[in-house]
Amino acid sequence: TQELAAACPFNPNKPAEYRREDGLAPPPGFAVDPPSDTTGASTLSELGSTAKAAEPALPGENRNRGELERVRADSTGQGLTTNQGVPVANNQHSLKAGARGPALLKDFILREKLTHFDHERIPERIVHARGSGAHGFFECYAPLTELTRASLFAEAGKRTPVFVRFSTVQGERGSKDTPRDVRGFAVKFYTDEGNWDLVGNNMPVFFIQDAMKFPDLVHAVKPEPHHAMPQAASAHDTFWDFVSLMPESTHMLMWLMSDRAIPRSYRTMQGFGVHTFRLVNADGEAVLVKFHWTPKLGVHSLVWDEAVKISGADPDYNRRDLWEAIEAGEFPEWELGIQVFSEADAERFSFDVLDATKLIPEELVPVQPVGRLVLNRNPDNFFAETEQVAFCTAHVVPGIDFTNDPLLAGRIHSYVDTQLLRLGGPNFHEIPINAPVVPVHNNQRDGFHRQTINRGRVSYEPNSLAGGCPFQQGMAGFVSFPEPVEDVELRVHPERFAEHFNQATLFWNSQSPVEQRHIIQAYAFELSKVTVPAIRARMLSLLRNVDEGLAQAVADGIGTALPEPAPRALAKPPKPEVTVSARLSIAAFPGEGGARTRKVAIFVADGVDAEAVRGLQAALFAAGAVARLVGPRIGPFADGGGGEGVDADASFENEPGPLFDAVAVPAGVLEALKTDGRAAEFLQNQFRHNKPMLAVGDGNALLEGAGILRDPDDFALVAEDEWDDELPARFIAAIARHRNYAREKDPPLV
Ligand code: HDD
Repeated sequence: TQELAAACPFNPNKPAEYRREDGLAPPPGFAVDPPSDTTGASTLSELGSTAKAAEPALPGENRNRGELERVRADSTGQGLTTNQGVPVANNQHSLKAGARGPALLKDFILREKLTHFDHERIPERIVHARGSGAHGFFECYAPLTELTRASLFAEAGKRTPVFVRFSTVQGERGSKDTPRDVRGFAVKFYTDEGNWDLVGNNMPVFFIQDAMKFPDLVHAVKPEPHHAMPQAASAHDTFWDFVSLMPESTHMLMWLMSDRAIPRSYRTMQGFGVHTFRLVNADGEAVLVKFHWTPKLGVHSLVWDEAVKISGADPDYNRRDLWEAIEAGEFPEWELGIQVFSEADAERFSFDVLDATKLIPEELVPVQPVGRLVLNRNPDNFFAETEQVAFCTAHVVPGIDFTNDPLLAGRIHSYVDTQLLRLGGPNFHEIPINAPVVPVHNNQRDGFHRQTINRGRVSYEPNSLAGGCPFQQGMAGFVSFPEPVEDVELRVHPERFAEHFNQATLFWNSQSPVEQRHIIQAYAFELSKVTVPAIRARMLSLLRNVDEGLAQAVADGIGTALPEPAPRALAKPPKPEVTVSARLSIAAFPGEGGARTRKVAIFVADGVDAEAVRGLQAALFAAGAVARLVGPRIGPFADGGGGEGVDADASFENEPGPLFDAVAVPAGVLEALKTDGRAAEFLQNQFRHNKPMLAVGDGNALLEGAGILRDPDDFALVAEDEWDDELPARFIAAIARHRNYAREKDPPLV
């Protein structure tokens, strides 16, 4: 063996070639000792890891980090080379025949550089093109072995590395972060029995029941094909034309028109697996399950006017927020919860659990927490990681299985298929961000961009020449749940799929008055952008089946008379078990975040009370908030009392009001800012978007000048004549409550 090893120089970048374990050892004569390494590791996963497998991961440590080490490149202190490793002498000029002569074809350095550049782009995702990702880990709270043999749920405290990608759906890769849209919430778990992808959204239901309709849905919502408008928006004819003809979309549309569609941050949105999946234990017993992600910071949203303004001021608003929080060590966290129920329970429900337009009210099946997800590391390279990550619903691990949801069935095909095109071939699993942390052994070979150097002459099974390896693993492998199937082939829906309005009404009934108002406003806005009256009328006729008050309010909002209600597919719809569910309102998820990571503007200008600014800044910092000094320009400003001045980090122009969660106007800035329309506009936006505001001394006059009057009933408007040391605490308490929606008037006051 040693002789063979000496004869075959190995590539230390490919330790996987040398993995040997009991039972997996190649037959005599084919074995090569693993390369010696300083870590003493014998598997790829150990070799790549910064920590030994036996040691528990430290809080915040990402085991996946080490896996990627072999492909990381850091050019610090390195000389420039071509892709062939040839040192480059001159990176400024092409090779020419004479200083003013023609460029020469033999300039392989120029040609390699331009060719690579010409091929830099890959097709963007047809949906969810715009996204942001991060690394982290999932930690299991307690063993779930009774329910599932999935190894990530095997023991308390067990950590599994993850990569998560959040996304919008409609817009293209370079579009904005804050459209009214569904958000993707896709999690890749690198488990020690292979990769599991939970490819979910921030809403628990979907537009359609059958994958057959997905291309139609996407064609309808995407920019219209003749003029490629609108970008990152659903407010256009083709989308509403389609959904107004698809009553099954009604429930999802309620979510899409709600504040869930304009999250304040990826860190403050829920996630859902949407479909009913199956958990299978080591004895082959199965239960049905729905997956829920709940953000520790609570669920918080923008308001529409704010989302529109943010899209101009900072199209990367959510991407930046996620990046900055992780860079600052404020690692976002979600709790994974599961709803577990049996086939017998499912039979009893008034709806079908295979219908992705339905959720299971928590009153029927409670959500039990099973673990937490922590995102603690930003990608090193957006393209290599966030763009090339390939999520596939087909990626499940032993212990997790599918159900017969017809939407899921299409997805199991579609995601793998799209990666073949997007990532250029069948070896996308070898791209480091997609590679499992366990070794891969099978007889699949070749194809575009193959990285693995498979050894030996055997690429088939059964074989005797390789001792039967790699051998099938029987019950130790993935065993599909043996669901009985006995029926005729049909293109139909089951009966319970035909009821489309009960849960739309449930959602409506469960919203707070503010949330209901926002839903009405969103419908009125979107339908006002629809140019064909018949489409608007069809939508109103569907809304009459959800709630008469809702339909009337939307009709009033677009100045239309109510049409007849849409006919229902079922003459006698089933009676829903639950008609109000508190857990469907955002109000049920205030979170534990307080003021942490909230971005607060403190106005500064010449004459400012610099000491108060510093006091407030320190208090906000202590509460975990991010305080920025914002002035008419960046740079230094003089203290009103002649003391040490302050430096503005941002200007009214480069970081306008909608980018902040709260604003403070200290004493002393009135003279400098009273004729500055940008300051007034900043304050008006803060007020209109219901955000906490603090004004001290003549700062109050600046608010008055902007049309904002003191109101003792407004807890988020902290206004005092004199600075006192209690003020920061009151302000911070208001920030922790996110917004004062009671302030909101329709139409807005300012
Ligand atoms: Fe999908 C991407 C979520 C239905 C076909 N989908 C994609 C992503 C998310 C979802 C989060 C982005 C993954 C990433 O960040 O790379 N999709 C959903 C959810 C659905 C759903 C929660 C309903 C429950 N999707 C759905 C259906 C089909 C697809 C019914 C097709 C039959 N989805 C795709 C796709 C995408 C995709 C075309 C585009 C890029 C990709 O897969 O990797 O295959």
